Amino acid sequence: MYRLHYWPTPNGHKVTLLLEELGLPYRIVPVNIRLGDQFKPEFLKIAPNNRMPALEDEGDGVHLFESGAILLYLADKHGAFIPSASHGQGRAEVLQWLFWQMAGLGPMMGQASHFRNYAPEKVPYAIERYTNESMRLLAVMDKRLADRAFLAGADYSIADMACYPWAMLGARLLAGDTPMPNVERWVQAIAERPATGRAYAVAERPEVQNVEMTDEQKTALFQQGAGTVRR
Ligand SMILES: N[C@@H](CCC(=O)N[C@@H](CS)C(=O)NCC(=O)O)C(=O)O
Repeated sequence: MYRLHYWPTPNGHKVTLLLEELGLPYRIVPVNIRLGDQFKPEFLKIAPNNRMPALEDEGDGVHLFESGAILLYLADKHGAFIPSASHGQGRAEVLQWLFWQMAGLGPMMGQASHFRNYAPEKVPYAIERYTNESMRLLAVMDKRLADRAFLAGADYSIADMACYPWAMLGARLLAGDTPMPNVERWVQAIAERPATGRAYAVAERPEVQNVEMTDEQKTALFQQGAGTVRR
């Protein structure tokens, strides 16, 4: 059985998208990041970065954190949504767009969202910088998708699953008047997959509903520093 340490955020959705595509049984272990569950000692044992998602594979006695690593682990283990090492270029296409998401689209959109929605003061420079970079990345995606169905080519892959939860928000919230027809077509195609519907239904479960944060909880979540790391 897989145990997915999860909260319904874009990084959490990536893993439910894959687990649902694979049709694997899994149990959700809620990590309420608004209430500080990510700092609990039992979670830190498997996720020392105090970020979810994290996965436990009870059958094989494996645990790991970082959404990209989890996607790769599951895809390789189940032989799906990434070509094997014997298909050099096909595998490289998936890996490069997976890492592009992990290093670029995710962090930049995360910061854009933070400065636009949560920062205690409006900082126009930060809003503009992260929004512009997110838009640049979405435009790179739009160009990439102009002549292929999915990021790595004709087949849906873990690179698409990594990008989808962020890009669907970006297309909706940031794009404004900038046309992103290829990203929109791709978002629509993924949204229509039955597994996507099941993955996002997990986010509706009562045990993973967001709660209002107190000022103290906001500080604990948004103003972490070296002193936050529990030894
Ligand atoms: N690179 C990490 C990022 C994970 C991440 O940022 N998770 C956020 C929610 S989307 C989190 O757990 N935040 C808790 C905190 O900031 O303490 C991944 O992709 O797994």
